Amino acid sequence: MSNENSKWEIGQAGLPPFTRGPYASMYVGRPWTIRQYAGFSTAEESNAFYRANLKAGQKGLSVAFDLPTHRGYDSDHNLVSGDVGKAGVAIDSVEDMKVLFDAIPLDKMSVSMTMNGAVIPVMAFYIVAAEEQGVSLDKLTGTIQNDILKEFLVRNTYIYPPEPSMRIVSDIMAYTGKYMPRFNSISVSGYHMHEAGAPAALEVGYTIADGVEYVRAGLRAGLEVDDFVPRMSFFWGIGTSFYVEIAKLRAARKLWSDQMADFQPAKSTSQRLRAHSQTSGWSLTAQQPINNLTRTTMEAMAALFGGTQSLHTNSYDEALALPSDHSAKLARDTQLYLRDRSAVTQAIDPWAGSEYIENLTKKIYCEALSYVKDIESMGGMTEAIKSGVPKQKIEEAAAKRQADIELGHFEMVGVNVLTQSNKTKAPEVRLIDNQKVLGDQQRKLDTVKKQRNKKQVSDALTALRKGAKNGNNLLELAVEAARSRATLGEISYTLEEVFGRYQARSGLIQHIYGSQMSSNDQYKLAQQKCAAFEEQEGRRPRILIAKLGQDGHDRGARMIASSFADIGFDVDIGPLFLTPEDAARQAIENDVHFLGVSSLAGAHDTLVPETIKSLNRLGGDDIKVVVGGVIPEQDYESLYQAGVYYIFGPGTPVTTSALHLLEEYIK
Ligand code: SCD
Repeated sequence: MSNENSKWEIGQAGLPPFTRGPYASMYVGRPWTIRQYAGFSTAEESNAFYRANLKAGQKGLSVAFDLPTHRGYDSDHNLVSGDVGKAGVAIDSVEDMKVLFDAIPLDKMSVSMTMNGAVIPVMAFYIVAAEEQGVSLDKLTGTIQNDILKEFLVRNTYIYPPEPSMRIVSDIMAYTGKYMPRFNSISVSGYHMHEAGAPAALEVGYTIADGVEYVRAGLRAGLEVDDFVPRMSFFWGIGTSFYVEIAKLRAARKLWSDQMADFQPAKSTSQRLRAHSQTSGWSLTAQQPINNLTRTTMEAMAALFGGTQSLHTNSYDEALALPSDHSAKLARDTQLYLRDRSAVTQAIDPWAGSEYIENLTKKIYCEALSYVKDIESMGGMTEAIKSGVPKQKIEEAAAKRQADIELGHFEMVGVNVLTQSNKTKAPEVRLIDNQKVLGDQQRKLDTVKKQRNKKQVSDALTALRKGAKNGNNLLELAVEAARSRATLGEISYTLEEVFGRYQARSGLIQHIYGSQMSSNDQYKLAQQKCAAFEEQEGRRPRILIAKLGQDGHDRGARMIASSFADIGFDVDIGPLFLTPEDAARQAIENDVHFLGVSSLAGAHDTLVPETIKSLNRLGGDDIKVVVGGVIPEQDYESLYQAGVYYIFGPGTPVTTSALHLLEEYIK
């Protein structure tokens, strides 16, 4: 194991340990890739959006899939109707994938796909779509996210349990290593940890520990280090701490290089960390959203000074809904502006040698290394995840950050400072007609199923099932199934029959928020009101915090749950992926006063009214439904009409929400 006392040298870009960058000439030789992550509703609409963006200067594609696709369900599955086409594009078969890339030559365009759970059918569809465009596999260039460990840690779009999921990762590495030498087999992601609340060193440490675990999985599958590690890539979240973010990217490159040296590769590219970066979604505010343009520009500059290879800049309205055409244009143009109008492409790692940046780089390196060592001492990340420790560490940091915001120690313009002009008009946001998308997808699925050869499909799925049991390469078999027009749901379910579907445990961390807030007046008042409530009702206020549908982004839900528990509520946190009916049933069974729904994926307009209908039908009409998350202002009225008790917009202090609920109840 490398250690922090190894000599600290500035070094050179393009050479181990790559602190200064993965390529010798960096942006002087070739600027970073402007790669905007996008996808919504149908393949037709997303394709039109991609083509327009490429024409306007975007350089690479980055596909966002909808949540049913992530979780391995076809659009006509009864669990997913509210989520189809909402937070990304719905892809059910090769036919959708072909439309997605229509008139986009896959031998020339680098395509990144954010897919982890249903990675086998999605990769298979992409490969067959390319084949049918006449493009050979060796020409394909791009990246598949394929980072399942962080799904168990924070993002939650897993399907199978950890062990078979890790096998899927290494099957993809083996397949791409053999047939797709220009394709990056994984994008090991710190971004989602960053967004879940991890500070810089934790993000780097856990991400590098994930990377080490994937390397071991590849070696176990019989691959040689130099055959697959050079095609591993990384992904960072970039927040507003300008210098920290620059140093973070530099420290991560050195840490990966040093860790990989232990595997004794022959090629230096096995030690080279290349990364995509995305400006922080979490740092965007719904209050005075135009400020998000400034935040994003600052974050983009930090990513570029840090030496990212590829960059997504967020749109300023993303705390409210999916980006509009106008805000997406501004986000992309920010990168064009930085590339063409600032001098950022003229120097290689310009901060190198600055005492401040070098010390910060070293500090993050050492702290991150200690996290890697912690995880290694637990037997690697797969084992560590089972213990729950890494998830807990990230959640503790998030709870502390929440308290810091409410106490004003962490300042956010529009949220806790300079709030005087919060009355600005909300921008127009993109709305998705989910019922129309659902109808279109169902019609397309029917056509695919009518036109295909049933025997070919069932033979291919039988071979896949056998292969899953026998240890054959799953992607190789899925490509055959995709050629025969098996659907995403069918391929995914065939694997589920063998591997099972993973159910996460969801304990709560407590007392972090409370201990930070203990002397705050609002917090003390909320505790007093809680006691008054108990006196009046004979028991403590009880709330079920629920996530509905396929939306697995549970940072906010878990943070609210642990903070409410600290204040004095009895808190139940529902399992992820509840249907409206299950949420209603659980709320009634637990005899709660409030049902709190956290929605970040845009399905609130269908799933929340359905939940209220279920409550009324099942006899829970006295339970008050409150909603938080990303809810565009134009949806408030219809939600209130449907019977919602209160909507808490992003940035509402936890104490304010708690007080609001309690004060309304106490007579
Ligand atoms: C680049 N090249 C150079 C060079 N710079 N050659 C010589 N000198 C230089 N200075 C070459 C490279 O070697 C490469 O060639 C080619 O130019 C392209 O450069 P690259 O660095 O590989 O850039 P790119 O193709 O853009 O790839 C960047 C990554 C890749 C390696 C980082 O993995 C990637 O694009 N990742 C994007 C992932 C993504 O979009 N994720 C979105 C996630 P060769 O090809 O010959 O080597 C969104 C998400 O999860 C959101 C949240 C959520 O949904 O939850």
